Amino acid sequence: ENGEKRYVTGTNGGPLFVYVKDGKIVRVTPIEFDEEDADPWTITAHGKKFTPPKRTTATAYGMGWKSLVYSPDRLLYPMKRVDFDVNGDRHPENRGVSGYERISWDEALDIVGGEIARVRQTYGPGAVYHSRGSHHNWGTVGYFTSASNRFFNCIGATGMAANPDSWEGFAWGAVHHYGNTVRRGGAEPYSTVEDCMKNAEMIVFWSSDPESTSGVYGAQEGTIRRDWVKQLNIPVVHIDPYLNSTASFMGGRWIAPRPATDTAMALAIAYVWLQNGTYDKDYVAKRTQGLEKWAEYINGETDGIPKTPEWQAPITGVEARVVRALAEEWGKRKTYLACGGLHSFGSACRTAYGTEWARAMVCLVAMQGMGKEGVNFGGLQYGTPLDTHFWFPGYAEGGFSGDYMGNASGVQMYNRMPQSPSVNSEYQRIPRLRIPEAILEGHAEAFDMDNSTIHGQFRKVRYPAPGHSPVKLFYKYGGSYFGTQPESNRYADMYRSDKLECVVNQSVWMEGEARFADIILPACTTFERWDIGEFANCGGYIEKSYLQNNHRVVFMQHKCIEPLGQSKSDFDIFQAIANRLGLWQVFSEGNTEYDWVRRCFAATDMSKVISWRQFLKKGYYVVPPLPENRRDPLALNWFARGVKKDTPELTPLPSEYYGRYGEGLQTPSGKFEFEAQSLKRFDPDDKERLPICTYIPSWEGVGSEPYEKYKLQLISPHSKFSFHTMGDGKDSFINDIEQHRMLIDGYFYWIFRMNPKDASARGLKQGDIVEVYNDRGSVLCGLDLTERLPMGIVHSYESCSDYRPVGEPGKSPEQNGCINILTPKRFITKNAHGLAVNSCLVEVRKWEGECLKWK
Ligand code: MGD
Ligand code: MGD
Ligand code: 4MO
Repeated sequence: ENGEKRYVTGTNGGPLFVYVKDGKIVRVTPIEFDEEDADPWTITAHGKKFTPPKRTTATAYGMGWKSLVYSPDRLLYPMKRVDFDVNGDRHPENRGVSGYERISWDEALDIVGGEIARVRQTYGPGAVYHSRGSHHNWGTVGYFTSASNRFFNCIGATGMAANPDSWEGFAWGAVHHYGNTVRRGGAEPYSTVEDCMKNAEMIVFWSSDPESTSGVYGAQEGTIRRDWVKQLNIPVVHIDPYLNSTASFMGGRWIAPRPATDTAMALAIAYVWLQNGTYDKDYVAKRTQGLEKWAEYINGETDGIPKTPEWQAPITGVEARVVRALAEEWGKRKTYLACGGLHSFGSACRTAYGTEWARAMVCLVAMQGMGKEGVNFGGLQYGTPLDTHFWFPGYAEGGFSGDYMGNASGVQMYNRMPQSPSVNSEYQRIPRLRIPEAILEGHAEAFDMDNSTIHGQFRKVRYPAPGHSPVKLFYKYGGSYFGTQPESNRYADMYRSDKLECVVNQSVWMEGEARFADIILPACTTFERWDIGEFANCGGYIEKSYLQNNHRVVFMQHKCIEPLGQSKSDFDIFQAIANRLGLWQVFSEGNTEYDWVRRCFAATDMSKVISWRQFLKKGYYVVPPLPENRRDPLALNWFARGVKKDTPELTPLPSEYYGRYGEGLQTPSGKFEFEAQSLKRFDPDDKERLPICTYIPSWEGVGSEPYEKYKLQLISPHSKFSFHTMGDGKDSFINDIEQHRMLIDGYFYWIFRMNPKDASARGLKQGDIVEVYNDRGSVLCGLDLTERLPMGIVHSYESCSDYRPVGEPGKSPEQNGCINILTPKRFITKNAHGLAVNSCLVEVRKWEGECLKWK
């Protein structure tokens, strides 16, 4: 029509139709299905039928992509820091302050290729370090798990040992009670939406706001299901210090504990159940072990303190009668627990000892008969009745990485799409939460995370590795760390040190850490290159993550427009550097990005149902759901019934069964272990993580030492309108959403929320520019007053995209909203590698100083 062409692409906020005219994107919309496309499923519950509409949904940060592609902050040319002379003085101390000049691709590739070879030849293995964020432009071939993994395997580099950021408390805590390490401690999701609608009598959302977070990548797919629950009149409870979007959408009862005190409330609930005998005694006897040990602690036999509702009241700030009433209702009704926005996650798992909260969550569900009809995990976000037998890979399955170990490619991808192996021969890794310390102090260590076993997490990563070089060249992919990593002014100090001889940044936009690089390589967006993907399918740690959707939608990611300026796809950038190092064939096996996309299509079940040409033309395919009688068995129901595992997954590994294969949970006993044998074996006296779940006061909460100076408890959950740093800033239209940024004197400030009474006690009013501060630094924000927070608790989303200090980097107030400057770098519990960003005390005052201009 009128010269417009319609293409298809994917984003982490849902798939899109992309309308292009004269080589420019004019509009994006969610996908409306047509007559040919498969009809959706129907769930029958309480005599009513429920069917989702024939379309996809999208979030704000999905719909915002057009403005991100054409952002004035796009990096369009390779750049060099003006005072960086690769053959002379490099002035590392000026990183973050001196400006940039445009250079040619040839010069950029000469410098980067030359520096990689020089530092490796001069210093040996380990001299190049690469690290990245946890997300990417959508796709399978271009994703970092594919192209970037392959490139760094080919050249040899120090890797990053990631902390399990989304899952912290579950990965370091809950797995010890019930396994599920492959999902980093999240439970099975299968058929839970249907079971919840049919059989649940109550839903508890605990640190869970799927209306803001969409599980992850699930767009607005779950919203209609939560609306159905309203129609079914299933009572809901929300436990969250902030009256979040899910609570305001669904209604129900809001209970607001102080941050990081939830474990005390959970223990009081268990106390009431033990007292009243309102738990599933038969299930506990047959399927679990160790409840008597936990009960000794709960009843006060071990420490003289019964964990009553009255005991928890002064800790959580929630009245005893409220907790008692909740425990009584929960004890009576079949209940679904949404602990976090998917079936795990939740900011509460990213607090001091968030391990104990996640442990408490799974222990409570186990007491009520986990896996029995109506008793399971989830908040209608995950576990729709879709066809799980149709195979298409998620990005975590590695694309063409050839990397058998570094992602989930070994499970299916590698065998289906033959690819030559790529192996990183360097053994050195740096734990992500200690990158600045590793560079500045020369050493760092943390516990490692191995998702295939429970006990794998007791090993350590140590930097430097024997016989390896300290890192000399930092190759950073993206620039998000100032916004997303704890105590993030540390990164300014690291970048400005001469310990790093060269800093390369490969990014789409000029923001955050890109401003600290010596050489910047401009990557294009997914709208400007070829890829292929599936809606909300990441695979890997969130096996079958597409079960968050109402439809399985596999899509082509067309190259909708030519790359802007001289930007290139990440694949092409890696290919160009590989060419400089003589690694042309080794990197791509002679294939272009388009070739790999086509090969990926051919390797999957897609090639059985549609031709390549048809797929290219139409752009997407809707996988039909299976008929009702062939839907997946209910998650964990096999365990409740005491039969072999029958859900459609092969995990855990055969060796993780200590008895007979396929029987019981992944724990040593095969039972749900209230007293975790794995923790008992590792260190039975670790007071910060005992074999049973206990309440441990936060080192940074009410009554702690920093509380003398800083009286406000700050929570910084995931931004509703941006996807971490993606979508924020960059003159994206998201900035115009008044709940995202606040326009004051021409500057779009990040929002800091507090109760009006706390504000007036400090002489502050709505719309003030305020300085939020503690000993770690200070951040300027726009003040929003709201009754959605009790007194003493303040709220500001994490993940501002840019870092703009008003003076010296790392030493002056930051104006763009990098709230993580204020959060602690201390690990969630000592024997772990996990962030506790939601345990953070601050104070706030009116800012009277000078401000930067927006641009
Ligand atoms: P992202 O913004 O997703 O955040 O933290 P990060 O993973 O660091 O980072 C992705 C980066 O990759 C961005 O810089 C983006 O521009 C870049 N990028 C995207 N696509 C491309 C591409 O195609 N090419 C190139 N070259 N670059 C690309 C997320 C982390 O934050 C997570 S997952 C959690 S769960 C934590 N949550 C959390 C919290 O709850 N509170 C606080 N205070 N902090 C938190 N931090 C953690
Ligand atoms: P959060 O927003 O961190 O989401 O998904 P979640 O971890 O589930 O936390 C959920 C709720 O916990 C918030 O409403 C917060 O107020 C509350 N909370 C904070 N502290 C406490 C506490 O101590 N106790 C209790 N009871 N509640 C508390 C994260 C998931 O979201 C992840 S891991 C990623 S990587 C994605 N990121 C993301 C994003 O950046 N933006 C958007 N819009 N969606 C996203 N989806 C994904
Ligand atoms: Mo996450």
